[in-house]
Amino acid sequence: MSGLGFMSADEIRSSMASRRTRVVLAADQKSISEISHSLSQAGPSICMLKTHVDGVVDFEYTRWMDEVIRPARDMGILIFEDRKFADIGHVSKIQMLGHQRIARWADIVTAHRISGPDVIDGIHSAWEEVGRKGSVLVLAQMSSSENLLDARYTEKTVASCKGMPGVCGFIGNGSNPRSIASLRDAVGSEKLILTPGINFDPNQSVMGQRYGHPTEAIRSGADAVIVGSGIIRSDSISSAAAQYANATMDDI
Ligand code: 6AU
Repeated sequence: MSGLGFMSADEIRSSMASRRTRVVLAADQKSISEISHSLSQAGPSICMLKTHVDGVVDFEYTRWMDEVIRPARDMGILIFEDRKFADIGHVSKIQMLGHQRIARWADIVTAHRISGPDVIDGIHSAWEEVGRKGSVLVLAQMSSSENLLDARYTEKTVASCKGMPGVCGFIGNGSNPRSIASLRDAVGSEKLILTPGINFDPNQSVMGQRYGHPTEAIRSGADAVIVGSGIIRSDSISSAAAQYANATMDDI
């Protein structure tokens, strides 16, 4: 549907390869200056910056572009808004173009498959409207305890989305290497798998999050790992990010 085309999994893989790290920073922070600081510290060790823009209490578009998006782009880091769209296609389009103007700056967004495949079209139609192209990661598994994305849901989600040109890949459960390996079997080699639920210390989990080790996740078939607390809650964001980056590249 998109006249501009889509950002492909290969384009994203080659961007990640040029960064020589498979770490996506989950900058789950409340202010623009905190996110900007984390980006400047972790930047050399990450391939993507993942945001939850609706959690930024002082959001202001011009500052967001100047202090977060432009510096990330200058470093060659892709921007990934983890909005988890799940509404009908038309509303997803409105949300992409709404207050935070996600379509103008995000290269990748997340979506649930629950509402039907039109959510993907709605998202791309927003990118098309602002003259940009991007891609969607669909949640096939989750890292949180007792989630309802069971094996049948995962199978149906992957089967219905892996052939879609507007989908670059899937979110998998990084806390469990066997889940990642079975997701990779279902997905095949073309599309990406990114896994949250990653921390060197599994005891750091709070509120039902579960954690696995970054090296295990990559060995089990993840293209990249998503790390939030393990980096942003550490004493040194730059050295923690470097340690996670090493764990995703060493001996693999
Ligand atoms: O490393 P953490 O636990 O501090 O943060 C994990 C990040 C958060 C979540 O919104 C996100 O990963 N996440 C997702 C994503 C990426 O969609 C899915 C999931 O199943 N679990 C999860 O934690 O920003």
